[in-house]
Amino acid sequence: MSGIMPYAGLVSFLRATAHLEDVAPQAVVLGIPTDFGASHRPGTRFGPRVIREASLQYAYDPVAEGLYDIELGKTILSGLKIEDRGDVPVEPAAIEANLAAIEAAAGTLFRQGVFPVFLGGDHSITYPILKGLAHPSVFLVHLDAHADFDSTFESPYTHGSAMRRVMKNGLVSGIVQVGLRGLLSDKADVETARRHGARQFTAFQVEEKGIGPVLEVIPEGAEVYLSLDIDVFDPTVAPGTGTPEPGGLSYRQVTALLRGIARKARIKGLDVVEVNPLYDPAGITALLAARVIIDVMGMILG
Ligand SMILES: [Mn+2]
Repeated sequence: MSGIMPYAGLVSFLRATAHLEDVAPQAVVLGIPTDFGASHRPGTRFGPRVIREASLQYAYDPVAEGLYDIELGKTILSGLKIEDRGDVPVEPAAIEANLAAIEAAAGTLFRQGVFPVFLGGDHSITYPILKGLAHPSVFLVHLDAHADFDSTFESPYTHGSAMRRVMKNGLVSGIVQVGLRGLLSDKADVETARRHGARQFTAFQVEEKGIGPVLEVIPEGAEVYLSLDIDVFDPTVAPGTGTPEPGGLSYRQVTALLRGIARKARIKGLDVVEVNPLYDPAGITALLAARVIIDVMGMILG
């Protein structure tokens, strides 16, 4: 360990720079600081900033020097070129303009062929991200306490109905939802999800049967997009979120699942949404989000 202390210097994800000189990056981090879709407790507009700050725990040295993972027995991210391009310029109450800006920014990243990591923001961002991807053969892996097929609200833009919009508009070829639980996914909405072909695994099912049945429904070699609502985790490890639900998954369960997906499929992009620092006094939710992102980058890019 040497270099810059985690508490010092400028804040960006793993201290990645905004633009690399003459070098195409393999991964780009882009913040989307929204909470216009929040149905309950807002504050996810501060998510990208705290995830970046938490990532500095792992950024004593330049990211390209890599991080040794003692559990894997190998160094990840070695030689990797990551850019942190800051945030999509969203603003309060300009929902249509925000959605268009998110779609355009996501589209640019996908066309550039980099591995994009989107820092939410509330879950409503996944719909414009997938519109920007414009690749309907992609398979969606949705990790969340909630099915997000809500039909309660008049607005079509809430975070609780993101997956309904994704499926209704044919933005993906299929969806598996993992970690579902709680009392906020209505029976009718869950059934609508299933009519759209959603394969659903509750948190208890994952606890009892492991990740094997989830991996079975992901097509071998498929192109996959990952959308991870931080509330898929148990609130004891991820309290900082707007709609926590008891009985969530552990870091180990989610990491094992992500490793299995990375082995079986080709992950095209990732969003981590719903980190809300207003309910995260010890910063452990932001740290968990940063760690999962680093882990996935290591799985995909080595
Ligand atoms: Mn959720």
